[in-house]
Amino acid sequence: MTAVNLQDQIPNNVDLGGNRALQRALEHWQPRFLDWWQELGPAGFQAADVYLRTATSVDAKGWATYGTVKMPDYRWGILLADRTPDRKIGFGDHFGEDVWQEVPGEHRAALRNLIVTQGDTEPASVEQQRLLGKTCPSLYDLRNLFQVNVEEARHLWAMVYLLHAYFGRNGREEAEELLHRHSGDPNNPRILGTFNEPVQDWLSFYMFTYFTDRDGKYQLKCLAESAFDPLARSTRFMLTEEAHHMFVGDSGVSRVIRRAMEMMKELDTNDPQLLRQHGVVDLPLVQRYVNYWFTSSVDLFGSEASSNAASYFANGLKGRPDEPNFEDHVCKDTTYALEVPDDKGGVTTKEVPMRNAVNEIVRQGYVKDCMVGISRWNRLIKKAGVDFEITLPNRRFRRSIGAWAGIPTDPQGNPISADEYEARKDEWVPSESDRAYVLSLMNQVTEPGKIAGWIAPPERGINSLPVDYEYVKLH
Ligand code: BYC
Repeated sequence: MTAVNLQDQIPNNVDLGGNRALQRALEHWQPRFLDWWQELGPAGFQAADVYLRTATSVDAKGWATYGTVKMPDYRWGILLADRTPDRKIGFGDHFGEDVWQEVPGEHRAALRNLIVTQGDTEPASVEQQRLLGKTCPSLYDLRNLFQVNVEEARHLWAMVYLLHAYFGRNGREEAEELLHRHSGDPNNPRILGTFNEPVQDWLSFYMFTYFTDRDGKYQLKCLAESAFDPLARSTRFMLTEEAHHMFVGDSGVSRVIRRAMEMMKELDTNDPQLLRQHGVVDLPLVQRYVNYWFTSSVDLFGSEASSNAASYFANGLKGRPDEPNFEDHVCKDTTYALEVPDDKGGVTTKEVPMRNAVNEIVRQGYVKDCMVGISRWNRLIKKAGVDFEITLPNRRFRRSIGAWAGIPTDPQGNPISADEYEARKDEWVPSESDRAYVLSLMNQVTEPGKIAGWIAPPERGINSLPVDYEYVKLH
C-alpha cells in the first residue's frame, strides 16, 4: 500500500512523482479545476472553516481523517484501492484471463466514453448544488452538503487521472471538457439528463442524494468489475465515500417525515393545506418528490435493450454489480424477458439476449436497493400511527430513455392517454405550486444547534461530535 503525502501538490497513492510528464500535465489541469471550484462550487462559503473528512490513505484507518479546512484548501487527491494480486477478468468473452493494466487499443474509445460519462456527473452534481448553502436548515446539514461536494470533486479527480494517465492527448482534451460542460447549460449541457435538472431546495437535495447518488453506487459497482484494473481500483475506492452521500439523503428524508408527523400529531390533522400553513412538508408532497427523482434516476441506467451494454459486457469493460454473486458470468446463450410496450396501449414481453439486457438487470438491483430506505420511512410512519405509505412508482412511469420513453403511464405503470397524463400529472409529480411552497420554506439557519422548522434535528452528530457542534465556522 502506497501512503499518501498530503503536502504533495497533488496528494496521491499512484507514485505520481515517478512520472514527471503525467505529474506536469495534472499540475497544469489543477489550477483550472480550482478556478472551476471557485466559480461553480459552493457559492458564498469558500472562506468558511468546515469540519470535513479527507482521505489520507485507502485503508480503514486513513480514508476518513477529520479536521477543519477551508474548501479551496481541501486536499483533493488521486487514490486507487490496493491492487488485488492475480486479479482475473470476472465476466464476458475474456472471463478468467488476467486483468489489464493498460488500455487495449480496440477498447480505447469505449473505455474513454465510460470514464468521461462517469467523470461528467461528478462536477455536474457540485454545480447543481452550488446555491444550497444559502438556504441550509442547520450547520450540520451545511457541513454534509460540503462533504458531499468536495468528495464529488475528488471523484472528478479520480476520472481525470485515468484520462490523463491512459488516454494521451485525447484524454487530456476530455479532462478539459469536463470543466467546460455545465449543468443546465443550454449550449453545453452535462451528458446525462438528471445532471441538468435544477436542485434548488433541500428536499430535492435529499432526494438526489438518496436516488441519484444510488445510481452512482450501482454504476461504480459495475465499473469496479472492469477488466481495466486502474478503473476498477479507482471506482472501488470511490464507493467507500459514496455511502455517506446516500446516508445524507436517507436520513434527510426521514427527518422531513418525522417533522411532518410531529406537526400532524400536534394539530391532529393530515390536511396538507393546514400542515403547509404550519410550515412542514406534507407526506403526499414527499411522495411526489420521490416520484420525480426516482424516475429521473431510473433513466440513468440507459435503455432496457442496449447494444452498448452488451458490448461493454462482452469485452469486459463494465460488468454487473457484485458480479461474483451471479451464476453465469459469460451469458452467451441465455435470454431475458423484457417488458415492452405492445404498441396497442398495453404491455408485452420480448426476449432479448441476456447481454443486451444488462442495463435492466442493473436497474432491477437498484430498484430493490431504493426500497430499503422507503421501507424504513414507512415503518417510521406506521409507528406514529399515521395511515400513509410511500411507494416507488413503476419503472414504466415518466421515462425519457428506453422502451417506455415518452409513453404516458400512471405511477402504477398502466399506459394511459396523453390527455389523462396531462390532466393528472400534478397529483403525481411536484407542481409549480408544490415547488414554490418547498422553496418558501428554505431559509438559512446557521446558529449552532438550531434547526429550520420544516425538518427534525439529526439523531447524532458527525464523528461522535454533538449535534450542536459548530460544523461550519462562518466569518
Ligand atoms: N440521459 O444504449 P443506451 C454518479 C445515452 S451517477 C442522457 O440506452 P448505455 C453520481 C447513452 O449515453 C453514475 N443520455 O445506454 C451520482 C448513449 O449515448 P451515446 C454515472 C443517456 O450506453 C450523483 C445513448 O443514450 N456513471 O456517479 O448502455 C452525484 C444510448 O445508450 C441517458 C455512469 O453512468 C440519460 N439518462 O448506458 C455524482 C457510468 N441514458 O453513447 C455522481 C458510465 C443513456 O450513444 N456510463 N443515454 O452517445 C454508462 O455506463 C452508460 O453511459 C449509461 C448508458 C449507463 C449512462
